[in-house]
Amino acid sequence: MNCARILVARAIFPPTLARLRQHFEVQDNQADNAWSAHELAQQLADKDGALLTGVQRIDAPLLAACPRLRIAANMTVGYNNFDLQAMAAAGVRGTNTPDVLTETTADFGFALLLATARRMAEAERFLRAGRWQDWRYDMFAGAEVHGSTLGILGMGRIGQAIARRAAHGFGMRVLYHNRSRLAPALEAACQAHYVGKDALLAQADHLLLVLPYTPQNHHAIGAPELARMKPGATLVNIARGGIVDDAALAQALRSGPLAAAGLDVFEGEPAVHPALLDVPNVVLTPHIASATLATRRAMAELAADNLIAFFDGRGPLTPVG
Ligand code: 8YV
Repeated sequence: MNCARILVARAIFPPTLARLRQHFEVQDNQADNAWSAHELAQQLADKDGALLTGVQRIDAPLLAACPRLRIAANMTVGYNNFDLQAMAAAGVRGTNTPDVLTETTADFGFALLLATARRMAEAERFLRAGRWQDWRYDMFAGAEVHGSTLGILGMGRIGQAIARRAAHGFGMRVLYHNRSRLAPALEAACQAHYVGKDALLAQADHLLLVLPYTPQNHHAIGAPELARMKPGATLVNIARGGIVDDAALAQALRSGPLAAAGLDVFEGEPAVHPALLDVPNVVLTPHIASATLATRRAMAELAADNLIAFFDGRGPLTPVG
């Protein structure tokens, strides 16, 4: 038993909590209160470590109020809730949960692409509303997925897993754009071709966003980028809110060029831009791309493993920054 004090900021799987209790003095939040930044700082003031769900901001004001804190372990692969500079200055390590969610998240990205292109949510709403009276030749006719061109913006592990599904399973031509180009062997395994961002926008029948959120990526897809997309294209965002300008997107869904969009993440979530709720041609899901029980368990366990390894003196397993 380590004498470190750990805060688990939201409800998590009881077995993971029980495991943490074998190592640490643990304060849980199984009541699942969503604390404000001020409340989080109060709860963390006497803690050495934290297990977070990726939405709690670790920044300079919080760090100033939490002098004992040495590690923040996210139960997410994304870590835009960390101010890495402030954390480095305060000597606080950050960790995330890569790999364990890659395939599950790629499955969801592909499911959202299919649902979007084939208008599944719109069609279901129509049926549930009792409006299905007869058959029509163009009823909910959507866009082709197999054999079409998929553009992937952001080509990390999840982007690559989506590319493999697209190329091998659906015979798609896969284009990608990323900060850095993949090694030739990886490109060959994904059957993906590197192009500039403008070419990606112009050529993709379906554009899938899988890039991390950074201040530089804020509104990476805004009105000018949307205007450059193919008429009838679809856009799928499983990355982070703020990468897409949601107001501009609603406009592009209303008056073109987009045929449809699938969104799992939103600017300012859990709030959703009201204009998006008003357009029929968008599939909306509440940030669930990694949500299978097995994967969420693996994410919680890896976050716990990071805390255990760190306080054992072995160093964090999956550090960021
Ligand atoms: C999380 C995610 O479930 O891992 C990530 O970065 O976006 C999801 O897997 C989500 O962040 C929960 O807040």
